[in-house]
Amino acid sequence: MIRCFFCGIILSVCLVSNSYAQTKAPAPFGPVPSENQIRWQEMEYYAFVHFSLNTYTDQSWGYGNEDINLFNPQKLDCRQWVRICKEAGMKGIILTAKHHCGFCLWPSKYTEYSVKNAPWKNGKGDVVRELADACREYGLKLGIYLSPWDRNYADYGKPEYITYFRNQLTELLTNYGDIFEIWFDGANGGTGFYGGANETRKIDPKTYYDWKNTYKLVRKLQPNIVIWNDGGDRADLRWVGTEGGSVGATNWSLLNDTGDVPYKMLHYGVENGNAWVPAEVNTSIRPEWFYHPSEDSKVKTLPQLMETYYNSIGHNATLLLNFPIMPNGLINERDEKAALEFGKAVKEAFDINLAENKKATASNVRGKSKEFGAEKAVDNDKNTYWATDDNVKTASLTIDLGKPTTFNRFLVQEYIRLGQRVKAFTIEVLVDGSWKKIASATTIGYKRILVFPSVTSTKVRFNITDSKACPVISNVGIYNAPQILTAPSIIRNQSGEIIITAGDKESAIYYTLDGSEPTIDSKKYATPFQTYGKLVVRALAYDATKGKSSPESRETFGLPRKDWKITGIDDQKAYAILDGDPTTAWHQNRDKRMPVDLVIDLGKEENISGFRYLPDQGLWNPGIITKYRFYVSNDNVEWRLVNEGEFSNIKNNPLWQTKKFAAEKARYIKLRALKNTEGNNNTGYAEVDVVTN
Ligand code: FUL
Repeated sequence: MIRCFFCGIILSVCLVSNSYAQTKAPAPFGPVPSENQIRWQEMEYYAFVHFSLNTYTDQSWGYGNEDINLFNPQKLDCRQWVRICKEAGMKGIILTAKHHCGFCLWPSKYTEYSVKNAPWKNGKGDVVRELADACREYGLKLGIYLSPWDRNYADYGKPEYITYFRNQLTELLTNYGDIFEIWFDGANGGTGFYGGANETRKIDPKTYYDWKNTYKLVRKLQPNIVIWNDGGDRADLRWVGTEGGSVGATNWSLLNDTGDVPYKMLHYGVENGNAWVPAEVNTSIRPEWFYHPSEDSKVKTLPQLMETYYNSIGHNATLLLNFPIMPNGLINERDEKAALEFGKAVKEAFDINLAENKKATASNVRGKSKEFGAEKAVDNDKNTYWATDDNVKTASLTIDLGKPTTFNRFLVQEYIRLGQRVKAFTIEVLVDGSWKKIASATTIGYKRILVFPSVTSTKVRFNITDSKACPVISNVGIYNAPQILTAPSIIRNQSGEIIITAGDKESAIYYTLDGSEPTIDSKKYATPFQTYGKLVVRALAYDATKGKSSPESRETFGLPRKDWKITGIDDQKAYAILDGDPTTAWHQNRDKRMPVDLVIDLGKEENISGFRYLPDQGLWNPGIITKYRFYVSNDNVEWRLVNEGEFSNIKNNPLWQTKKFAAEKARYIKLRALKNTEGNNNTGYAEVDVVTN
C-alpha cells in the first residue's frame, strides 16, 4: 500500500496524488549527461596554452631530442596568462604539461627530460605548480594536456611505457589540486627519437594504452574530472573533427559507444547515439598551436573570433581557445588584445536579455501545471523549464516583449539533464498582424544561438517543429547585439572593381576616392564599383543604430591590371596572383627547380620604379621567397636586371614587401625566386604588383 506524500491518504483515493501524478516531471529521454559533464558544459569557454621546447625551435611537433637547455623563459609569469584568461571571460586553462616531444613542464620523478634539468630557475622551476597557484588565486579551473605519444621515451611502444605514462598521470592528478579536464591527444606520426633509436614505432591507439584501466586511474584520482580523447576509447568529451573553430549547426551531444567514429559523426554527433559525448571546439587564436613569430600578423580578428563563438558555443559546444606562449614565457600582447576585445564583444552582445521575465505563453503546458509553464523559460533560472505533455512533439512558445523591440540574436537551451530532444525549430515575429518566419534551425542541446539581421517586433514565436520526445526548454533569450565595428577590408580585383567588406554584415560603409577622410557624409557603398587609374580608397564601417564608426582603412592602388597577362604559365589559377585578394594564392609547379620565374606582361609600356610581393598567407608550406632577382624587358626576350636582394625577416613577418629602383620603361616584368624559407623549390605568391612613381 502506497500513501500520498502530501496527505497520507492511500493513493488510489487521494485527489492530490492524481494531479501530482499527472504533472510529474518528464522522464529522461535517451542518454543524459553526468554531473561532471554538466559542470564542464556550463563553463562554456576556457583556454588552452601551448608551451614546450617547440616554443624555442619554431616547430609544431618536437622530435624528442631537442636540447633541454633551450628551456629558459626569462619572464615566465603564469599570473599573466590567468589574468588575461579571466579578463577575457574564460573559466579555466588547459596546459600542455607534456607535448609529443616528451619534455615535461613539471619535475617528474620518472624522467630526466623535464624542467628539473633545464636552466630555467636552475632546475627548481615547475610550470604546472605556478599555473595551479595562479588559477587558484584568480578562481579559474586547471586542466592538463598529457600527450600519450612520447617521442623521447626509450620504451615508447612497449608495455613499460604504460607504467611510465600512468606514473606521470598520477603525479599530475595528485600534486596540483583539482583538475577539471584531462586531454589525451591522439596525434601520432610514428617516427621519433625514442632514447636514441630514431625509428618509426607503430602502436594501436585502441589497445596500447589500455584506456579502460587508465580511465579508472584518472577517475579514482580526480572524481570530478572530464576526459577528452580523440585517439582511443570513447571518453567524456569528443573532438569535432577539425581545429578550424566550428562544430555542425546540427549537433547532437550523442555518439555510439562502439565502433569507429568518422569525421561526420564527430562534427554533428549521432542523432540516435547511445552515449552522451558532448562536443568541445578546440582552435588557436593564431593559425598554429605553438608560438611562431611569423604568425604575429595572423592573430584572429574580432569578426573571426565572433564567428568562432557562434559556431562553437552557439552550436551546443564549448570553446577551447589556444594561446601560444612566447619564448620569454608570456602571452603576446596582440593575442591579449584580441582575446580581451573578443570577451568584451561577447559580453556586450549578451548583456541584456530582452525576453527575461516578459509575458510568455505556450501552445501546451505539461499537465497545465505552473511548475512547467511557459514563464519558466524566461525566468533566468537554469533549474526550471517549460515542458509539454508527453505525447506532444510540436509546440510553440510566444513571448510578448511589451513594445516594439529590435533584436538580432535568439538563444535557446534545453534542460539537458533530461536528454537532448529537439530536432527542428523556427522563429517567427509578428509584423503588421501576421507571423513572419525569420530563422529556422535543427538541434538545440545545452545552448543554441541563432544570428539573423536586425528585426523589430513586439511578439516573438519559438516553434518546435520536430522533437524526439516532449520538449523541455530551460531558457530562451532574445538579444540585440551591437555591430562589430572593425576597419573594413578594401580590395581591387583584376578588372578594377573595388570591393569593400565590413566586419559586420549589418554595418553601413562610407568611402572616399579623393584621399579625403571618410565620414558618414561620404559616399555610401552599395556594391562593387569600377575604377581605372591609380587611386587611394579610404573607408569606414558605421552602425546607424548606435551612431558609431569603425576605425578607417586605407588602400592605395597602382596601375590598372585588367590587361595584365601571366605569360608562359598554362594555368588559369595563376591569376590568383593578380586578383587583389590576399587570401588567395598560387604556387609554381613544385617540380620546377630554383631559380623559378614569374613573368607578367603589363599589356603596354609603363614607367616602373619598383615592385611589391605578398607571399601566400596560408598556414602550410607557403613557399615564401626570400632571395630574388627582378628583371624588366620591352620584348620578353632581352631582360635587364634592375633589382636583387632578399626579403629580410619575411618568414617572421610575411606581409607586403616593396622594393624600389630607378625608374625603367618596360612592358614585361620577371620576378625570379632564388631561395625560399623552406629550403626547397616551393614558390608561392598571394599577390604581385608594380610601383610606378
Ligand atoms: C593536435 C596536436 O598534434 C597539436 O600539436 C596540438 O597540440 C593540438 C591541440 O592537437 O593533435
